[in-house]
Amino acid sequence: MRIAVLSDLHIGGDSFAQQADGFPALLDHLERYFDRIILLGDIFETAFPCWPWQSGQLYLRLFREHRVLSQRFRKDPYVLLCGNHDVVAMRRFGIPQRLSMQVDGLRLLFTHGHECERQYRVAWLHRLTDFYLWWAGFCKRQGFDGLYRLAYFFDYRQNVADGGLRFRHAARQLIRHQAYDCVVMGHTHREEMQRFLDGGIYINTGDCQSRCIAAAIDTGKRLFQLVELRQGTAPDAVTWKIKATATLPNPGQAGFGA
Ligand SMILES: [Mn+2]
Repeated sequence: MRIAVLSDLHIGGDSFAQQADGFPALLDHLERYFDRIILLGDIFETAFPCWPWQSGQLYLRLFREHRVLSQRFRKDPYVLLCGNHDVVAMRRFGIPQRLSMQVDGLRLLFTHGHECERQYRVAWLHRLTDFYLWWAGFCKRQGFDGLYRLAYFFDYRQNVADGGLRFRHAARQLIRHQAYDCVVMGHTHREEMQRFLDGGIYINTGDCQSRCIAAAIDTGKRLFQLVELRQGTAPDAVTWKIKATATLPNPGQAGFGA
């Protein structure tokens, strides 16, 4: 099975709007090559509604405003998962934040990844974080962006400055203790691929806001790639830039070189 994974589109946010026109052509292209396209959370931007209790309404409004795209996401080959910026999709509409599957003898886990941060593992801290982010966004709309910048400063310090160590570590624990062959996350907006020396692969899909990074998995070939898709000038002139490649050995073949 060929699986593409995209995350962090933040539809409704300013950055996605820049590439919204060319995006359907990228999806046409992906649909021709992949059997499944997993949308790994933070697909819609619902963290900044007018009032904090209105994120469900904002989610539905974004669905209406991006009707063609959102109807497409609800059908095969798409699988829609939620992240911390569209967690209302889970709370109100039952859209999960994790998907685990076994294909061609490979155990794969797809999860947005925010649960690797402590404030998203404890329910009341999660609500408090949501509220802080809403408040920071509210102040930004009034012309004071200090709290907003502070939120993203801490986000950077916690998740990015060390190269995304906590996510890589969490993936390694899942591979070791829950016998996954590959764990795919988004959330950090920093793409990476790591094949661990003791087995298993961690992929972070980066983001699809102003660019389009995707993980491409071929379970039959046990092949894992991180690619950047670019829309060309002619219709359907999509180019792929392969940023990283890894393979897993076949069962029974131990060690490197497989
Ligand atoms: Mn996120």
